[in-house]
Amino acid sequence: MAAVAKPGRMNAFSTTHDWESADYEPTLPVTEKSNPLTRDIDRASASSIVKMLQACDAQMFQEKSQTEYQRLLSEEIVKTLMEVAERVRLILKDPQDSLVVLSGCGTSGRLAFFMASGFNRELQRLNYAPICSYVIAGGDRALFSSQEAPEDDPTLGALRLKKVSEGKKRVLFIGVSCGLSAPFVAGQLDFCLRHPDVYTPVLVGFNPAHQARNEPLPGCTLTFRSVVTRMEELAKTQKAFLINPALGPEAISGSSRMKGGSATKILLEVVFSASFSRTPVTFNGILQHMRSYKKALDFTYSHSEEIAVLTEAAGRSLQCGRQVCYLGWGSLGLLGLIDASECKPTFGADYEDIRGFVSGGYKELGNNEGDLTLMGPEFSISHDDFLDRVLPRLTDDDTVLLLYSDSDDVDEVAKLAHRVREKTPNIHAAYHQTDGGTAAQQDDINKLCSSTINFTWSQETPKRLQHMRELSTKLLLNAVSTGAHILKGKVFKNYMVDLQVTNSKLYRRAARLLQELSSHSESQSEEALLKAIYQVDKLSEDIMTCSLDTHTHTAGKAKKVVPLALVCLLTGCSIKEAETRLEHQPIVREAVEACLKSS
Ligand code: F1P
Repeated sequence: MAAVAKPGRMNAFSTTHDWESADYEPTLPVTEKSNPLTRDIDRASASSIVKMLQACDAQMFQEKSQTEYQRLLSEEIVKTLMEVAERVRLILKDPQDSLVVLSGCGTSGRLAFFMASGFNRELQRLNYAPICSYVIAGGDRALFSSQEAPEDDPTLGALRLKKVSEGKKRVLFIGVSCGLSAPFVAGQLDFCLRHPDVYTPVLVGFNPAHQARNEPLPGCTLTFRSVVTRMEELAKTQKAFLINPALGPEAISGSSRMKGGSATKILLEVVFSASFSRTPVTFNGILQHMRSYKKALDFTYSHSEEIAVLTEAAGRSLQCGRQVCYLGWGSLGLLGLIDASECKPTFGADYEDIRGFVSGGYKELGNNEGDLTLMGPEFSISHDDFLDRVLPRLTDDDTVLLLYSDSDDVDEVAKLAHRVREKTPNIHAAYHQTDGGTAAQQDDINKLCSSTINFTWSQETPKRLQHMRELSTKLLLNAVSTGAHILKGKVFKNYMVDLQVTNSKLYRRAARLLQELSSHSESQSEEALLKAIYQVDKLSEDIMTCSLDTHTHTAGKAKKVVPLALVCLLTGCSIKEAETRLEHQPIVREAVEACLKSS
């Protein structure tokens, strides 16, 4: 059913600036607010879901209104991007003693890796020395598996940064935390501020500075906000840089992998492209480059009906307990891995529900720690792994999506498509090509696939074209995985009701959500959360005195923590009874609705 405006509520498509008003969810930072455009996304059809995501993504490029918020295209942001690009240029002149480090947690860390590798490849192509390194909280295993706990460790962040930049005389550190919230990144920024002779910190995130998280970092008195305040002071003399435009709330509240991830990619690509270019860095050059991403976004969503078909297929697979596999080539394949890895913390998914595989596996990745296959089944990421371990079990209820472009080996794509088609007709393709002709094998692939999205791009410079195709693929995959989980009933209104509670940010988000949905007090909501985490009906003194770290660690071993807590809060039942209820009604959204009706 399409989103329908309810009396007294905001119409889904008419009030795109609502979230900016001062009294809209005033206690929450922008990245945690709920988006008025997607209130009814949980009851929408696949095609309405895609339209809502399109409207949300378009908010990224909205011009500045009469409010306090900086936007992506604001003059101040463009100027800061110019300054940071000049800093990268200085590093390029002295690659021996200098370094750029990109770092973050979760999706932000994965994108740090993705871009550091991409920029180094581009530099080598231009005959420059590679100058970029990455640091991801949790190390390389976090590149495509969910590892939220290390995000809470500021000391570890600083140590990793120190290690990767050992011996360098000049380091430009770019820390990404969409919510201005990750202690790991705050620790790194603080380390830079304490060693200004070597380090210049740049912070990328999507809240205004005063909305940065104000909870003490574990083990010290600093907060993310206090670090940002120090940076703001230094920014006046260009000794630190803040790139923090507001993008509007995420389509699924707090899901910063979506707009947050896309904007991170856009901002850093714009900076690095400007610094790699042999022409001067100009305001208009940067602005135009940013606007070209808006065109890529519009172009992607001009295929929204086809994206909806794919989303529906993926949703059907998840609904019947089967899986969705992304089989990708090159950087598009990596984006598949990144998209899949985020489903676990966001929707309480199993790693097998949505999985990514990339041609060439670890060789294609070129990550710091090399081949991780032996770490467990989650770390099998090559097409060969898919053929060995997944293909034999594939049924008509699974969905397979091929992700590739005309610069990949289309023969190889066709061969793999044939193998998959022998097992299931539920194979789809998203193919990027440039104007002018289609390879013969493409017709072959089209015939094998039950749907194909053919993105035909007009000529651009090859590098820009690649970046646009990547953004387009990211938007497509975010829509498919988010939409499929919505159709499976893993979202209530626009809240992720089955999120994992595996770090302090997610713990606070879960407690807030319970309070919001149950209308109980803050302390009652947190108590219910703890009972669900420890699977007890009464909280012992021991549990009450455990650290937050212990709570989130224990929560990592449990399933459906938030739905359990919510059912208990709404019905007053025991944990055991709540478990039984959820077993009988595994669709979380429906279980929650049933409780809300009877409460
Ligand atoms: C980092 C992050 C997210 C992830 C999850 C936990 O957030 O790992 O990428 O979706 O919500 O947090 P941030 O530091 O970029 O705000």
